[in-house]
Amino acid sequence: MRLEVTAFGERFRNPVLLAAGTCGFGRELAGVADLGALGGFVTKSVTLEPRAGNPAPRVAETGDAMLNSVGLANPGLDAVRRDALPWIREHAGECRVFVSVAGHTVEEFVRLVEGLGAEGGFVGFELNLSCPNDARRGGRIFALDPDAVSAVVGACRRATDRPLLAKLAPNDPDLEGSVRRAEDAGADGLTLVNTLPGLGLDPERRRPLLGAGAGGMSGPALRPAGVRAVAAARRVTSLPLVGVGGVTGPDDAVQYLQAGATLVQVGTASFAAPRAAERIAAGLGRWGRRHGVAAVEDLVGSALASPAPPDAPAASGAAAPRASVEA
Ligand code: RRO
Repeated sequence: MRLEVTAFGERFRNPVLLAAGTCGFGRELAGVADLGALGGFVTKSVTLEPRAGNPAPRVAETGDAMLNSVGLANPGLDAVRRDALPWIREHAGECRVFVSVAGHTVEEFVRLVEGLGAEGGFVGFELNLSCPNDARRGGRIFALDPDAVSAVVGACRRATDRPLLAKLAPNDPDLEGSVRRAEDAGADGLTLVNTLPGLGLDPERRRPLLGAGAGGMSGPALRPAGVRAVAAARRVTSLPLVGVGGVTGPDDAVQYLQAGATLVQVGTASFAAPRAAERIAAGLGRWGRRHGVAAVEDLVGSALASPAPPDAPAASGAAAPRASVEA
């Protein structure tokens, strides 16, 4: 199966990217993973000022899920410009990079996009509108306020010609509305989804597992929410979609593609196995060969195209009968 994908005017070697917050700025993974085997990666979210992040522990495992409250820890705009981007320019090669930016106000988003605008080495921005752990905003998530989605995306659109991905939340009661608002304001694509707000308690200590209390839930348990979000978005936009949430193996990536994503991101799985994304990209090729699919792009949206006849076998690829998805 041909794994190459074209999106946002760029050629991606394969559709598998590392998700924001799971690979730092690339350099952190360079010794333990082969960035050249990936379609790309998204940097840690960058804020205007350096941020130390939330109290430890910042991550906890809860069975099928992981909780995190990293608290946007990052070196800040100046250090990213000075230290991280030169490394990316020199080493990322064909691995396509998006810089994730996280402002606390519309103004801050614009200053971040403008502050990075003159830099080379990356394709575009992922606007993090859905961080569940931003104490400075007191839990008010941009993505859950349609006017804020329009305002941030619109202001960033006026500040850059580069591709803009809007990263939305899984617990959005009107995801389709948010997708439309982001598209109308000038987004080039949507990243679906961020983590889901969650709380784990240690019953012996009668305390939260995370130092900050609640956090964002990710891992395999998040996958159905992510796939649903992609399928729902696919119905209301033709913009490229980037699926993320619980991708741990090639079959999971296929689900996102069949639901309508053009690219997928691997997050939590790479904490346990830094080469997980490479393994998933290679496995995707084998999946395609097994199912007689010529190109990964043929899979995109293939589970949404038309209702399956009642006795049809399960949809598996472009060549197979297609099942409908009621998202
Ligand atoms: O840093 C974090 O705590 C964090 C971020 Br910015 C985000 O977007 N999603 C998440 O689960 N954690």
